[in-house]
Amino acid sequence: MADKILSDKLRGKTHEYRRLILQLCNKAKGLHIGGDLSSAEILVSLFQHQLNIDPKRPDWDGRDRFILSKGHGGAALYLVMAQRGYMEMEELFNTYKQHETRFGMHPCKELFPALDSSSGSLGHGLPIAAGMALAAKMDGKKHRVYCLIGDGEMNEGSVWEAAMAAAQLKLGNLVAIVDVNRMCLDGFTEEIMNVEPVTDKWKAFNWNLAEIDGNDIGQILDAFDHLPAAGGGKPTVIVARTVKGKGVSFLQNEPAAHHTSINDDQLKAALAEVDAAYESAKGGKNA
Ligand SMILES: Cc1ncc(C[n+]2csc(CCOP(=O)(O)OP(=O)(O)O)c2C)c(N)n1
Repeated sequence: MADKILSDKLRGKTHEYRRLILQLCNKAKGLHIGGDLSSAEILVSLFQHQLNIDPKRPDWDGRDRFILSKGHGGAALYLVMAQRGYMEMEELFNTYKQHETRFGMHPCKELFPALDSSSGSLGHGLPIAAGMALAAKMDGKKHRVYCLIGDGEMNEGSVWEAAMAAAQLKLGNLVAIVDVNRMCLDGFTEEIMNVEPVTDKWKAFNWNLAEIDGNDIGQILDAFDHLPAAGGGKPTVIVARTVKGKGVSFLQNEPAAHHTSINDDQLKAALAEVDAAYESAKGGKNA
Protein backbone atom coordinates (compact mmCIF):
# COMPACT_ATOMS: atom_id res chain seq x y z
CA MET A 1 0.00 0.00 0.00
CA ALA A 2 1.29 3.41 -0.96
CA ASP A 3 2.24 5.78 1.85
CA LYS A 4 -0.68 8.15 2.61
CA ILE A 5 1.41 11.27 3.14
CA LEU A 6 3.14 10.70 -0.19
CA SER A 7 -0.12 9.91 -2.03
CA ASP A 8 -1.76 13.03 -0.60
CA LYS A 9 1.19 15.16 -1.65
CA LEU A 10 1.09 13.74 -5.18
CA ARG A 11 -2.69 14.24 -5.41
CA GLY A 12 -2.18 17.88 -4.42
CA LYS A 13 0.59 18.33 -6.99
CA THR A 14 -1.55 16.65 -9.66
CA HIS A 15 -4.40 19.01 -8.88
CA GLU A 16 -2.02 21.95 -9.19
CA TYR A 17 -0.75 20.48 -12.49
CA ARG A 18 -4.31 20.15 -13.88
CA ARG A 19 -5.07 23.79 -13.04
CA LEU A 20 -1.80 24.97 -14.60
CA ILE A 21 -2.08 22.96 -17.83
CA LEU A 22 -5.61 24.28 -18.34
CA GLN A 23 -4.42 27.83 -17.73
CA LEU A 24 -1.51 27.35 -20.13
CA CYS A 25 -3.86 25.91 -22.75
CA ASN A 26 -5.99 29.03 -22.45
CA LYS A 27 -3.05 31.44 -22.48
CA ALA A 28 -1.20 29.76 -25.36
CA LYS A 29 -4.38 29.39 -27.40
CA GLY A 30 -4.03 25.66 -27.66
CA LEU A 31 -1.95 22.61 -26.79
CA HIS A 32 -2.38 18.83 -26.65
CA ILE A 33 -4.65 19.05 -23.65
CA GLY A 34 -6.36 15.63 -23.97
CA GLY A 35 -3.19 13.56 -23.55
CA ASP A 36 -1.67 16.06 -21.13
CA LEU A 37 -4.63 15.45 -18.82
CA SER A 38 -4.60 11.65 -19.26
CA SER A 39 -0.94 11.42 -18.22
CA ALA A 40 -1.19 13.93 -15.34
CA GLU A 41 -0.87 11.44 -12.48
CA ILE A 42 1.91 9.49 -14.22
CA LEU A 43 4.08 12.52 -14.98
CA VAL A 44 3.60 14.12 -11.57
CA SER A 45 4.39 10.83 -9.78
CA LEU A 46 7.54 10.43 -11.86
CA PHE A 47 8.87 13.96 -11.39
CA GLN A 48 7.77 14.50 -7.79
CA HIS A 49 8.71 11.07 -6.51
CA GLN A 50 10.01 8.22 -8.63
CA LEU A 51 12.79 9.70 -10.72
CA ASN A 52 16.15 9.97 -9.00
CA ILE A 53 16.97 13.42 -10.34
CA ASP A 54 18.41 16.72 -9.19
CA PRO A 55 17.04 19.86 -10.88
CA LYS A 56 20.18 21.74 -9.79
CA ARG A 57 22.38 19.23 -11.60
CA PRO A 58 20.42 18.24 -14.71
CA ASP A 59 23.53 16.68 -16.25
CA TRP A 60 24.41 14.57 -13.16
CA ASP A 61 25.54 11.24 -14.63
CA GLY A 62 23.86 9.10 -11.95
CA ARG A 63 20.37 10.49 -12.61
CA ASP A 64 17.48 8.43 -13.88
CA ARG A 65 16.64 9.28 -17.49
CA PHE A 66 13.17 10.16 -18.74
CA ILE A 67 11.99 10.37 -22.33
CA LEU A 68 8.57 11.68 -23.26
CA SER A 69 8.13 9.66 -26.43
CA LYS A 70 4.64 11.10 -26.97
CA GLY A 71 6.46 14.38 -27.54
CA HIS A 72 3.37 16.32 -28.60
CA GLY A 73 2.82 16.52 -24.81
CA GLY A 74 5.81 18.83 -24.46
CA ALA A 75 3.80 21.33 -22.41
CA ALA A 76 3.04 18.59 -19.89
CA LEU A 77 6.71 17.68 -19.57
CA TYR A 78 7.79 21.30 -19.21
CA LEU A 79 5.09 21.84 -16.62
CA VAL A 80 6.16 18.96 -14.36
CA MET A 81 9.79 20.07 -14.76
CA ALA A 82 8.86 23.61 -13.69
CA GLN A 83 6.92 22.18 -10.74
CA ARG A 84 10.07 20.28 -9.76
CA GLY A 85 12.20 23.42 -10.05
CA TYR A 86 14.10 23.03 -13.33
CA MET A 87 12.96 26.52 -14.36
CA GLU A 88 10.53 29.21 -13.28
CA MET A 89 6.86 28.50 -14.00
CA GLU A 90 6.62 32.16 -14.98
CA GLU A 91 9.13 31.72 -17.82
CA LEU A 92 7.16 28.78 -19.16
CA PHE A 93 3.90 30.73 -19.06
CA ASN A 94 5.43 33.87 -20.58
CA THR A 95 7.33 32.17 -23.39
CA TYR A 96 5.64 28.85 -24.28
CA LYS A 97 5.27 28.65 -28.08
CA GLN A 98 6.50 32.27 -28.46
CA HIS A 99 9.14 33.37 -30.97
CA GLU A 100 12.66 32.30 -29.87
CA THR A 101 11.35 30.41 -26.82
CA ARG A 102 13.15 27.51 -25.13
CA PHE A 103 9.73 25.87 -24.77
CA GLY A 104 8.10 24.98 -28.06
CA MET A 105 5.28 22.54 -28.60
CA HIS A 106 7.67 19.57 -28.83
CA PRO A 107 10.58 19.12 -26.39
CA CYS A 108 13.90 20.26 -27.87
CA LYS A 109 17.09 19.28 -26.03
CA GLU A 110 19.20 21.70 -28.03
CA LEU A 111 17.16 24.59 -26.63
CA PHE A 112 16.63 23.09 -23.16
CA PRO A 113 19.56 20.80 -22.28
CA ALA A 114 17.93 19.59 -19.03
CA LEU A 115 15.89 17.24 -21.22
CA ASP A 116 17.25 13.74 -21.79
CA SER A 117 16.06 13.75 -25.40
CA SER A 118 14.15 15.77 -27.94
CA SER A 119 10.93 14.13 -29.11
CA GLY A 120 7.85 14.72 -31.24
CA SER A 121 8.19 12.34 -34.12
CA LEU A 122 6.37 9.36 -32.64
CA GLY A 123 8.04 5.97 -32.32
CA HIS A 124 11.54 7.19 -31.52
CA GLY A 125 11.49 7.51 -27.72
CA LEU A 126 11.60 3.81 -26.85
CA PRO A 127 14.48 3.04 -29.25
CA ILE A 128 16.45 5.96 -27.74
CA ALA A 129 15.56 4.84 -24.20
CA ALA A 130 16.65 1.26 -24.99
CA GLY A 131 19.98 2.59 -26.26
CA MET A 132 20.45 4.62 -23.08
CA ALA A 133 19.55 1.58 -20.95
CA LEU A 134 22.00 -0.61 -22.87
CA ALA A 135 24.77 1.97 -22.43
CA ALA A 136 24.08 2.17 -18.67
CA LYS A 137 24.10 -1.61 -18.39
CA MET A 138 27.38 -1.94 -20.30
CA ASP A 139 28.98 0.71 -18.09
CA GLY A 140 27.70 -0.95 -14.88
CA LYS A 141 25.63 2.10 -13.94
CA LYS A 142 22.70 1.84 -11.56
CA HIS A 143 20.17 4.33 -12.90
CA ARG A 144 16.96 3.44 -14.72
CA VAL A 145 15.61 4.78 -17.99
CA TYR A 146 11.88 5.59 -18.11
CA CYS A 147 9.95 6.24 -21.29
CA LEU A 148 6.31 7.36 -21.63
CA ILE A 149 4.62 6.34 -24.87
CA GLY A 150 1.08 6.76 -26.14
CA ASP A 151 -1.22 3.92 -27.16
CA GLY A 152 -1.75 5.54 -30.57
CA GLU A 153 2.04 5.70 -30.81
CA MET A 154 2.09 1.90 -30.60
CA ASN A 155 1.14 2.02 -34.31
CA GLU A 156 4.80 2.78 -35.03
CA GLY A 157 6.86 -0.29 -35.98
CA SER A 158 9.97 1.12 -34.31
CA VAL A 159 8.26 0.72 -30.91
CA TRP A 160 8.15 -3.04 -31.50
CA GLU A 161 11.70 -3.27 -32.82
CA ALA A 162 12.86 -1.59 -29.60
CA ALA A 163 10.59 -3.83 -27.50
CA MET A 164 12.08 -6.93 -29.11
CA ALA A 165 15.67 -5.69 -28.72
CA ALA A 166 15.17 -4.62 -25.07
CA ALA A 167 13.96 -8.09 -24.11
CA GLN A 168 16.77 -9.77 -26.04
CA LEU A 169 19.35 -7.50 -24.37
CA LYS A 170 17.79 -8.09 -20.92
CA LEU A 171 17.42 -4.38 -20.18
CA GLY A 172 16.07 -4.72 -16.65
CA ASN A 173 16.86 -1.02 -16.14
CA LEU A 174 14.31 0.04 -18.79
CA VAL A 175 10.75 1.00 -17.81
CA ALA A 176 8.17 1.83 -20.48
CA ILE A 177 4.87 3.36 -19.41
CA VAL A 178 2.06 3.25 -21.96
CA ASP A 179 -0.65 5.88 -21.57
CA VAL A 180 -3.59 3.82 -22.80
CA ASN A 181 -6.23 6.54 -23.10
CA ARG A 182 -7.89 4.61 -25.98
CA MET A 183 -7.55 7.56 -28.33
CA CYS A 184 -5.07 8.82 -30.90
CA LEU A 185 -5.05 12.02 -32.98
CA ASP A 186 -8.47 11.90 -34.55
CA GLY A 187 -10.53 9.35 -32.68
CA PHE A 188 -10.59 6.02 -30.85
CA THR A 189 -7.73 3.59 -31.54
CA GLU A 190 -10.29 0.80 -31.73
CA GLU A 191 -11.75 2.40 -34.87
CA ILE A 192 -8.56 3.77 -36.46
CA MET A 193 -5.83 1.22 -35.67
CA ASN A 194 -6.73 -1.21 -32.92
CA VAL A 195 -3.89 -1.64 -30.43
CA GLU A 196 -5.64 -4.15 -28.17
CA PRO A 197 -4.94 -6.51 -26.58
CA VAL A 198 -2.17 -4.23 -25.32
CA THR A 199 -1.07 -6.41 -22.41
CA ASP A 200 -0.88 -9.59 -24.52
CA LYS A 201 1.32 -7.80 -27.05
CA TRP A 202 3.91 -6.72 -24.45
CA LYS A 203 3.82 -10.13 -22.76
CA ALA A 204 4.48 -11.76 -26.12
CA PHE A 205 7.55 -9.54 -26.43
CA ASN A 206 8.72 -11.00 -23.10
CA TRP A 207 8.45 -7.90 -20.88
CA ASN A 208 7.52 -7.77 -17.18
CA LEU A 209 4.10 -6.23 -17.05
CA ALA A 210 1.90 -4.31 -14.64
CA GLU A 211 -1.56 -3.14 -15.66
CA ILE A 212 -2.99 -0.28 -13.62
CA ASP A 213 -5.49 2.56 -13.56
CA GLY A 214 -3.08 5.29 -14.69
CA ASN A 215 -5.19 8.05 -13.14
CA ASP A 216 -4.89 6.43 -9.70
CA ILE A 217 -1.86 7.66 -7.74
CA GLY A 218 -1.95 4.67 -5.36
CA GLN A 219 -1.79 2.18 -8.23
CA ILE A 220 1.03 4.11 -9.92
CA LEU A 221 3.07 4.10 -6.71
CA ASP A 222 2.45 0.37 -6.20
CA ALA A 223 3.66 -0.34 -9.74
CA PHE A 224 6.82 1.71 -9.09
CA ASP A 225 7.37 -0.07 -5.77
CA HIS A 226 7.21 -3.44 -7.50
CA LEU A 227 9.74 -2.71 -10.23
CA PRO A 228 12.28 -5.53 -10.39
CA ALA A 229 15.93 -4.80 -9.59
CA ALA A 230 17.46 -2.67 -12.34
CA GLY A 231 20.49 -4.97 -12.65
CA GLY A 232 19.29 -7.49 -15.16
CA GLY A 233 16.39 -9.57 -16.43
CA LYS A 234 13.41 -8.34 -18.34
CA PRO A 235 12.46 -4.75 -19.11
CA THR A 236 9.20 -3.62 -17.51
CA VAL A 237 6.13 -2.08 -19.08
CA ILE A 238 3.42 -0.38 -17.04
CA VAL A 239 0.19 -0.44 -19.03
CA ALA A 240 -1.61 2.58 -17.59
CA ARG A 241 -5.31 2.71 -18.44
CA THR A 242 -6.32 6.37 -18.44
CA VAL A 243 -9.00 8.74 -19.71
CA LYS A 244 -8.15 11.28 -22.38
CA GLY A 245 -9.07 14.74 -21.11
CA LYS A 246 -9.34 13.32 -17.57
CA GLY A 247 -11.13 15.59 -15.12
CA VAL A 248 -12.85 18.01 -17.50
CA SER A 249 -16.18 16.74 -18.81
CA PHE A 250 -16.20 18.71 -22.08
CA LEU A 251 -12.71 17.40 -22.92
CA GLN A 252 -13.06 13.79 -21.75
CA ASN A 253 -13.12 11.15 -24.51
CA GLU A 254 -13.58 13.94 -27.04
CA PRO A 255 -11.57 13.53 -30.29
CA ALA A 256 -11.39 17.32 -30.80
CA ALA A 257 -9.63 17.63 -27.44
CA HIS A 258 -6.46 15.95 -28.77
CA HIS A 259 -5.22 19.45 -29.56
CA THR A 260 -7.46 22.38 -28.80
CA SER A 261 -7.64 25.77 -27.18
CA ILE A 262 -10.06 26.67 -24.40
CA ASN A 263 -11.63 30.10 -24.05
CA ASP A 264 -12.02 32.06 -20.80
CA ASP A 265 -15.49 30.70 -20.01
CA GLN A 266 -14.38 27.13 -20.66
CA LEU A 267 -11.32 27.69 -18.45
CA LYS A 268 -13.52 28.91 -15.63
CA ALA A 269 -15.80 25.89 -15.91
CA ALA A 270 -12.87 23.47 -16.18
CA LEU A 271 -11.12 24.90 -13.11
CA ALA A 272 -14.34 24.75 -11.10
CA GLU A 273 -14.74 21.10 -12.08
CA VAL A 274 -11.20 20.03 -11.18
CA ASP A 275 -11.34 22.01 -7.92
CA ALA A 276 -14.63 20.37 -6.96
CA ALA A 277 -13.31 16.89 -7.74
CA TYR A 278 -10.18 17.53 -5.68
CA GLU A 279 -12.11 18.88 -2.70
CA SER A 280 -14.55 15.99 -2.85
CA ALA A 281 -11.68 13.45 -3.00
CA LYS A 282 -10.21 15.09 0.11
CA GLY A 283 -13.55 14.69 1.84
CA GLY A 284 -14.78 18.29 1.56
CA LYS A 285 -13.17 21.65 2.28
CA ASN A 286 -13.65 21.51 6.04
CA ALA A 287 -12.77 17.85 6.52
C1 LIG B 1 5.82 9.81 -36.78
C2 LIG B 1 4.63 10.67 -36.45
N1 LIG B 1 3.48 10.50 -37.16
C3 LIG B 1 2.41 11.27 -36.87
C4 LIG B 1 2.46 12.23 -35.90
C5 LIG B 1 1.26 13.13 -35.63
N2 LIG B 1 0.64 12.80 -34.36
C6 LIG B 1 0.79 13.61 -33.28
S1 LIG B 1 0.00 13.06 -31.94
C7 LIG B 1 -0.62 11.71 -32.77
C8 LIG B 1 -1.49 10.71 -32.08
C9 LIG B 1 -0.80 10.08 -30.93
O1 LIG B 1 -1.71 9.31 -30.17
P1 LIG B 1 -1.27 8.80 -28.75
O2 LIG B 1 0.11 8.25 -28.84
O3 LIG B 1 -2.30 7.87 -28.25
O4 LIG B 1 -1.18 10.14 -27.92
P2 LIG B 1 -2.20 10.74 -26.82
O5 LIG B 1 -3.58 10.25 -27.15
O6 LIG B 1 -1.74 10.21 -25.52
O7 LIG B 1 -2.06 12.21 -26.94
C10 LIG B 1 -0.17 11.72 -34.09
C11 LIG B 1 -0.52 10.70 -35.10
C12 LIG B 1 3.69 12.38 -35.21
N3 LIG B 1 3.84 13.28 -34.22
N4 LIG B 1 4.74 11.57 -35.48
